[in-house]
Amino acid sequence: ALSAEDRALVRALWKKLGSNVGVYTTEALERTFLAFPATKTYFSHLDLSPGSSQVRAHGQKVADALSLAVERLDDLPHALSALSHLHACQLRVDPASFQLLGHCLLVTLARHYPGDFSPALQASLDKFLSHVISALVSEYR
Ligand code: ZNH
Repeated sequence: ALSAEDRALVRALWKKLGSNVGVYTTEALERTFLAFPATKTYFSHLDLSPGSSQVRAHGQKVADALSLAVERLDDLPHALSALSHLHACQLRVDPASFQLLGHCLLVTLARHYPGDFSPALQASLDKFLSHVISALVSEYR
């Protein structure tokens, strides 16, 4: 589970991100598509070219789900159960892809907040993302 310190670090970073969570989540998606092109196969119906407004809109949705997760750290599986169902049953996203997006989100945040990105913050964010991912894959069987 996330310790009190993990929670405090994640909440403080999220506060700092403010209205930019969507911007960084979009950058993380663009990095995921470039570094791990197989992830693009799920989005063949969207325009994935750099700067695409469709990628930005999707980035904002993913960002909102992450912000909800930050607000509901005590209740992640419940908070994300509908999304888990969607990814498992309808979208059928390979559970391994979640790790790739999580990795790219860490890289993105490290790039934009180098001064904040202590090893302790990295560890806490990594734990947070692992919890989000396990909640998201909880409906897979
Ligand atoms: Zn996902 C969608 C979240 C990951 C794929 N997503 C989505 C949405 C959300 C999300 C919120 C929207 C929904 C509605 O609309 O209702 N995701 C998310 C998160 C995560 C994710 C939070 C992590 C962290 N996804 C993912 C991955 C993939 C995906 C990894 C692959 C690769 N999604 C997806 C798709 C979709 C989604 C395909 C649909 C899109 C459209 O628009 O169509």
